[in-house]
Amino acid sequence: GRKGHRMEWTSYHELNDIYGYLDYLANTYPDVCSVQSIGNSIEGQPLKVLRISNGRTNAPAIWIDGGIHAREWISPAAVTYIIDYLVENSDVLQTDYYILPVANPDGYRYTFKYDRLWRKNRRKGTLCSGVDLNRNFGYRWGGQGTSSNMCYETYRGSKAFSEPETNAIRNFFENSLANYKAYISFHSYGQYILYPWGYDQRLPPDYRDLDAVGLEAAEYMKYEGGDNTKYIVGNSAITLYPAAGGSDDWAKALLKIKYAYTIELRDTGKYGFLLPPQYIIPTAKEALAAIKVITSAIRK
Ligand code: ING
Ligand code: ZN
Repeated sequence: GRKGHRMEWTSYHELNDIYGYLDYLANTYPDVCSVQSIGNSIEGQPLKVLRISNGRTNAPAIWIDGGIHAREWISPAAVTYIIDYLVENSDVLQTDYYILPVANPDGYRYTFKYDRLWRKNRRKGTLCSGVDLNRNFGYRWGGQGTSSNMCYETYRGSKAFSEPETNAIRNFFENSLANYKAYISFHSYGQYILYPWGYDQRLPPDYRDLDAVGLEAAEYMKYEGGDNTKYIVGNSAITLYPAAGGSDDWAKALLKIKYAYTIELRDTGKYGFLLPPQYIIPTAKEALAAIKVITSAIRK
């Protein structure tokens, strides 16, 4: 394939292009970024995390992931756009970012080759394939909004962190010394900024802080995206539906990262997962606006 190269946001890119872009950044800007594979997917693809930092000591850190669900193509596209901005503006960064643009590389590849609407990873099962990685994290695993049937879209897997993709994320955090203040997972679609809990219609004690920052993000997203797009802010289980085993619940409950959000990018259903490429840039600008607001909120 091609060697390390730049990226563009007028079309959706396959896995090797995204990985080529991460390698390009690490090779071109070695002072501010590095790529690390935190493990392998079930089919053996590396799980590449880009670290962006200008080396200030004791900087707070933010984790960003995309592509937990294979068909949500706008998510990795928006995350690479955020990466581009952060690297371009790395001289003024006061935060370290750890970014996994494609958390489900096998599923992502499968959506390019075989089934555009595939959601889960690609674990082979006896009757059906795939585990929903956003039901496989280890807080209240197996609760509401999850299925024990491997043929369902919300199949939670055989146990918490049974999947190499979620397990790699857990191991990464267990071995990371960074000072995480926010954990953001990008999904689509629906235009929501969601905070815990997802497992039940309850609220964490500090939910007012998450709600306030979420509302501030929504306001700035509306202003920066260019199309006056509205995002609804609220608790996952109440605003959308209950779902246990999600990444944000785990990050908040067990990693104790205060600002844990799932952001559902565009649209509200007209195109759904098949968001046309002309919306990549405006949607990515919204996603970046959210990251800017969260970055400044964690410094207060
Ligand atoms: N939505 C998320 C899902 O995993 C979600 C919504 C996240 C609900 C976290 C509850 C907790 O189903 C999409 N689009 O994947
Ligand atoms: Zn999703």
